[in-house]
Amino acid sequence: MNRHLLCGTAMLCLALSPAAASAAPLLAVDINDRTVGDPAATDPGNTAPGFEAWSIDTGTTASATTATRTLASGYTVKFDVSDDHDPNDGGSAGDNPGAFDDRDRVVPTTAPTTNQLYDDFIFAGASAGPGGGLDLHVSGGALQPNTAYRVSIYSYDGIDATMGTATPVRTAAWLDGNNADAPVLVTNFTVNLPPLTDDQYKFTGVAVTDASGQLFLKGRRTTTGDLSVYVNGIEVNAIPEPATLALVLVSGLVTIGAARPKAGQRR
Ligand SMILES: [Ca+2]
Ligand SMILES: [Ca+2]
Ligand SMILES: [Ca+2]
Ligand SMILES: [Ca+2]
Repeated sequence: MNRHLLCGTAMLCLALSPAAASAAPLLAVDINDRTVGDPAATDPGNTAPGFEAWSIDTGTTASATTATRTLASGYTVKFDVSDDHDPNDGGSAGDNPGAFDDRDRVVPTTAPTTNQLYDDFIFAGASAGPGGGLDLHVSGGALQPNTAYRVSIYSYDGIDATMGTATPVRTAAWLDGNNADAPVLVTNFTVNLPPLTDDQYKFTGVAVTDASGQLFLKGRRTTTGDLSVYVNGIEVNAIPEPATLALVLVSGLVTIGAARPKAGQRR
């Protein structure tokens, strides 16, 4: 093979290889229970390898309406409950004040390395209403203003004490609050159907930062009659700039083009 063709092919392969496409996430957060842990909330055993720990920042185990932590990586992750104020949100008092809470389960034990990501989480309570959920803000770190990022939400609940072996499906829609509530991703898991791969209940879409460099995602219940907004973990990844990728591709193609024999040229 022509030396230039080899060079061009190598550049193309580099640009398109899985290794090049799977750069380390800008942000990888494991959402833990505040007080229950494996074996304790302060034990890093609750946090999956490669993730930073986040948990509700209140001093009690009561359900919360807002929680914020700034991580060592420089990112600030904030959750707020979103209450739809539906008068039939499950309580005898009518529109109960919305809140979210955390749990740590004994399962799953089936994911290769992310069991501790999947076994603890935060979730929007029934008090948030049938159309309520969680608002997520991420800021700081390497986030740039008015820029698109790949955002992933891990969402799974292994079992509820009152649930036995039932296997309901729980779904939630995540919308981009910075982009007219454009759909970003849908979480969809089956209770008691444990993940067999690390990414089985990882759901990914694209969201944009606002002028201050902040992501704003809205997670909303889409399962009738059941809780369904759960967050076990978050990832934010940069999207390779089209200009950069195009430059690499064009560079490779030009080199390949140069390797073509000219008309009349013998090979
Ligand atoms: Ca745990
Ligand atoms: Ca409510
Ligand atoms: Ca556990
Ligand atoms: Ca965890």
